[in-house]
Order: sequence, then structure tokens, then C-alpha cells
Amino acid sequence: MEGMTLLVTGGAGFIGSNFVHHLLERYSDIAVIDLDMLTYAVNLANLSDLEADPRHTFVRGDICDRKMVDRLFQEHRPDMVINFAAESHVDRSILEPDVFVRTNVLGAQCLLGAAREHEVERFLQVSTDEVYGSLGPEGLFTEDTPIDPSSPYSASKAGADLLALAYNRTFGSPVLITRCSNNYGPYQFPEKLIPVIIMNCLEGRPIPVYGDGMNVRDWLYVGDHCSAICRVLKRGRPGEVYNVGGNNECTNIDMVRTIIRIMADRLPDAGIDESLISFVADRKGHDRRYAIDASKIASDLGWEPTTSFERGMAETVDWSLENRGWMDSVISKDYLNYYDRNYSQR
Ligand code: NAD
Ligand code: TDX
Repeated sequence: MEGMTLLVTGGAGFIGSNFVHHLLERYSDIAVIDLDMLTYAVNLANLSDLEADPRHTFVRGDICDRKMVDRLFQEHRPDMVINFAAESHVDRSILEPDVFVRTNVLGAQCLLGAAREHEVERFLQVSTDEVYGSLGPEGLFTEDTPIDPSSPYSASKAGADLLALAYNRTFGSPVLITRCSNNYGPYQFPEKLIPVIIMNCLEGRPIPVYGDGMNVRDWLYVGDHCSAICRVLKRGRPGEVYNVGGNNECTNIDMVRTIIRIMADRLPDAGIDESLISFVADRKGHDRRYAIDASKIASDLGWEPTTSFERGMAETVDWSLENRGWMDSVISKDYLNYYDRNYSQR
């Protein structure tokens, strides 16, 4: 990727900001154009260490704004586009679905159109295992599993995937799709399960567990996700979908208990224990189990995750403890309103 210009959308968010750092740590001769609208889910502190880095250009803007997107393409002539920008939280999509269709579907369409016109070499759509719907106790999602989304969030991500594949088939656009499992790591907004657990342990607040806590997710360390995306950009075949997994299935309740144990170990005098667990009403349309067959990316591109769950989770907890200021700064009025709206009705 040396010598290239990459347009990264959503590069101020959780995975996007980790990805931008991942690139700049590995490539000296690279230009990263970071297009992000800075929604509620962003803390610009995610990028503050890059302010003086001439390889990184931050642009505040909306991926649905075709004129602005065209101007960016004309000015910077990116070789590759990586689309992370999205509304990303399932519970919010249940409360307010409209913006998910706008950003996730129309935004992807806008970028695909501009990338086609400006003839980029690669367009990578960052997707999710949630587009496959829900598994029973057995089996894994493969790239051939039919799309069967359950939530407005996953339906909008599936819409973007289908558009991207259609651009490849109809126009020959060099589109790649990655579908990964649940990410965890530094800079994750505390509306997702893992930072909610960590934050509520710190605040001594009840930890809300939806339903019976037996829903299963596969957990992928964000750094491993970043390396998978680089591998697909470099070696993936246009028109193909690649599943990305962490080989780490876990029930939600086991995850909650594990993090409580780690937190209690780090802060023995803080009174953190399982009495914080609070079972609450289930999420509507809650997918029971996600599990990924990632053998295609392993056999075709030679990629596998390298961060053990123990190491990744220890790093995540330690980062949260060392960055209490970051955690505190995201607790805005909007966040508290959302928290109240999502949890008080349960
Ligand atoms: P996030 O919510 O932390 O970040 C999304 C970013 O997109 C934010 O910086 C936000 O400001 C930006 N954005 C939103 N609307 C925009 C718009 N209209 N124009 C420009 N920027 C806009 O989400 P994340 O967890 O980092 O997820 C990134 C991508 O990865 C998403 O596409 C998501 O669907 C996908 N994904 C996430 C996970 C996960 O576990 N977090 C798993 C699989 C796939
Ligand atoms: O308070 C909670 N209590 C709870 O039991 C929250 C926030 C979640 N949960 C459950 C719901 C899920 O079974 O924990 C599991 C994980 O929930 P989230 O962190 O909201 O993630 P999920 O819904 O699985 O979706 C995530 O992974 C796939 C990301 O948010 C998506 O962007 C990604 O596509």
C-alpha cells in the first residue's frame, strides 16, 4: 500500500480510527483521506494524535453528499476506498430505523457511484455477519449462507452489500466485501455490550443482560479486523465476499462474568462482583447465535486472527482504565437520553 492514497470513510469511529492508526503505523508513504460526519458515536480524541501527521487529512462530511464526495475524489484521486461509515448500533436501529437506511444504503450507493466514475482500483465495503441472520446451536455462516437479516441495522447493511455486488456484476466495479463478527478493543462507544459492561462496572451501575443471556456472539479483536481488511485490500479478488472471525464464540452471560472477573482483579476495592448483573427484557428480533466459518480468507489469502481473547480483553480493559477521561467525555446528554430510552422500558 506504499505510495497509495486511501479514502477511509467513518475513519473517526471505533473500527475506522483503529484502522487509520493501523495503516499509519505500518506504511510511511501513504495518504489517508478520512471522511467522517462525526455523529454522536464519535469522539475526535480518537484521532487527536494524528493532528500533525501530514499523511492524514480529516474531512468532516456526509457520505450521502455526492457533490462533496465527487470533489474529494477529484482533489485527492484515491486509489482505494474503504467504507466503514455507518450507523452501527442494533438497539438504535430498533428505536429509529430511518437514518440507518439513509446512511448505510444511500451512503454506500453514493460512494459506489463516485468510485465507479473516478475508476478506483479497489472498493472495500465493511459489512457484518449480522446480514446472515441467526444460527441455531449448530453450524457456521459461510460466504454462501443466504442473506437473512433480522434488524433494521442488518437489513440496511445487507442492502449495501447487495448494491456493492450489483456494481461489480453490472459495471465491473472492483468491489470487495468483508463480513466480520463482533469487534472489541480501544475506542468503542459505550452503547455496545463490552464497553457497557466495563463502564457500568466502573460506575457501580447494573449491567443489563438481554433475555436469558444465552445469545452467542463471536468476538474479534479490532486489531485483527484491521489486518484482515489490509489483507483483503492487497490480495482479495474483486466481486468476492470474505468472512472474518475471531474463533471465539461466547454467550453474553459468560462474557459479562469474564469481564467482571477481570475488572474485580484490577480494582479489588471497588466492590465489582456478579451482583451487578441485571437480566432485562430481551431485544426485539434478537439473533440467537452468530458464528463464522472464516476458512476462505485463511485458505485463499492466508489470514488468521492472532490476538487471543485473554490478551485482547486484558488490553481492552487496561485501555479503558487508562483512558477514563475518554470514557467520561462520551457521556453526553444525548448518550444519557439514549441510555434512558433503551433501558428504562425494559
Ligand atoms: P461506529 O459507529 O463507531 O463508527 C461509524 C462511523 O461512521 C462514525 O465515525 C460516524 O461518525 C461515521 N458516520 C456515520 N454516518 C456517517 C455519514 N453519513 N457520513 C460520514 N460518516 C458517517 O461503528 P464501528 O463499530 O466502528 O463500525 C464501523 C463499520 O464496521 C460499520 O460499517 C459497521 O457496520 C461495521 N461492523 C462493525 C462491527 C462491530 O462489532 N463494531 C462488526 C461488524 C461490522
Ligand atoms: O446492554 C446490552 N445487553 C446485552 O445483553 C447490550 C448493548 C447488548 N446485549 C447483547 C445483545 C447481543 O446479543 O449483547 C450482544 C452484543 O450486543 P452489541 O454489542 O449491541 O452487538 P451486536 O448487536 O451483536 O452487533 C455488533 O456486532 C455486529 C455491532 O454493534 C454491529 O455493528 C456489528 O455489525
